[in-house]
Amino acid sequence: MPGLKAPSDYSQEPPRHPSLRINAKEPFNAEPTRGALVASYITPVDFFYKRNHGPIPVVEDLERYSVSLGGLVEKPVELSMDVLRKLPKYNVTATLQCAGNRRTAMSKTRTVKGVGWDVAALGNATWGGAKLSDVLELVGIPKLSSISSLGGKHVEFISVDKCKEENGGPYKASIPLRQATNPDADVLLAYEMNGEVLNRDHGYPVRVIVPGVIGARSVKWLDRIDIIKEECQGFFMQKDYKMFPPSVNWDNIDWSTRKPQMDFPVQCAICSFEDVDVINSGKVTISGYAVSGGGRGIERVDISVDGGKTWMEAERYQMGNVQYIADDDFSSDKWAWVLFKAVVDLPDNAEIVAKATDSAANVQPENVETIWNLRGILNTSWHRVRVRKAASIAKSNL
Ligand SMILES: Nc1nc2c(c(=O)[nH]1)N[C@H]1C(S)=C(S)[C@@H](COP(=O)(O)O)O[C@H]1N2
Ligand SMILES: [Mo]
Repeated sequence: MPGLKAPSDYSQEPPRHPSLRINAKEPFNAEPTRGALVASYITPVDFFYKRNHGPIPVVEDLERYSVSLGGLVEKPVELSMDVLRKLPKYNVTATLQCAGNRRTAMSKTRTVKGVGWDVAALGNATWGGAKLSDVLELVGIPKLSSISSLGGKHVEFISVDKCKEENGGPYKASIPLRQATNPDADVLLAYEMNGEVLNRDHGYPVRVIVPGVIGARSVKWLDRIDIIKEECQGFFMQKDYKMFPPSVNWDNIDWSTRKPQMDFPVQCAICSFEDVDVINSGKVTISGYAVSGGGRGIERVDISVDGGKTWMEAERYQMGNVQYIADDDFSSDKWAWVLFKAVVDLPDNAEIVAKATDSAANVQPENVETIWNLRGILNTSWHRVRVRKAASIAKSNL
């Protein structure tokens, strides 16, 4: 692992913004407040959620850093920063979302295992880097390959961080070769985030970005890429991040019965209020985000203020001050969230609900109970917040 080292303790962690909500300290897991999350279309690096499984790696010498590309290839290569920077650079705006986003709400039904997250374990950034489909051509794998000449069908990404789930070994994951070699899938080896050099928390010097897929497959601090026959056998592919039905518990689980989760389903959340908020007047602005996986855009967001009896359609908005203009070469927002808002007159003791529909007309489930799973992943149930008008509280105090 030239140039990249993983500490075995937490004495070399980077500085972090003090307003983040910390869900676990070591490894560091934190999300922004709801309000900060939807304050801009592009999430500033400081407010982008941080999800780690070990201490943050340290780059000792960027000159010596390279990603080894090998496995089932005729001639392995070392990808130095120079090699990566010489390939065409793409800027892709993509929302990265942890599969555990909104886990805390799922655990209220029945206990689940995992870091507790509110609704902000996601962010929308412009990632800059080389396309994996171009990189793989360097070892003779053409675009749109399902199988390589040596029988490779998957592309494995390996880091250097020490994860206890891997018994002190590195974090790893894989994606199908077909997706990796598809230029339209926009899989990147990213070295920039929002126009700046990637920071340490988010994978400096190089990370993978797999748009439209749960965050767990976007491996940070990339050390190796291997072309392999079968999908990666690592913990986070085989014993985690799989979606089980509500009937499966820790006594009867058989991990081999399910595939690793890849695409993210349609999701949305209200961010203008905390769960039980007290507000002053009847007219309020409800705002939040909506996003789907697999490159499916958001078609519509519906809002209710009476717990889901009646609905109105929210408007989309894009913050006027998008700071980062994509380069001329490429830009697309099919991987990105939309921010929505609705101005409404709230009844007393309103229950505000939001649900989104994606471009394939997929909808969110009404209740969390029906999608409960022991790992607490993919909570995409209708998002509800209760609010009380300050006036109604005053009245009830008389
Ligand atoms: N090397 C490495 N890559 C990783 C992880 C990790 O712990 N180690 N966590 C994964 C998970 S579960 C998520 S959700 C995203 C989080 O990326 P972020 O911290 O940049 O938001 O990184 C993924 N890549
Ligand atoms: Mo995650």
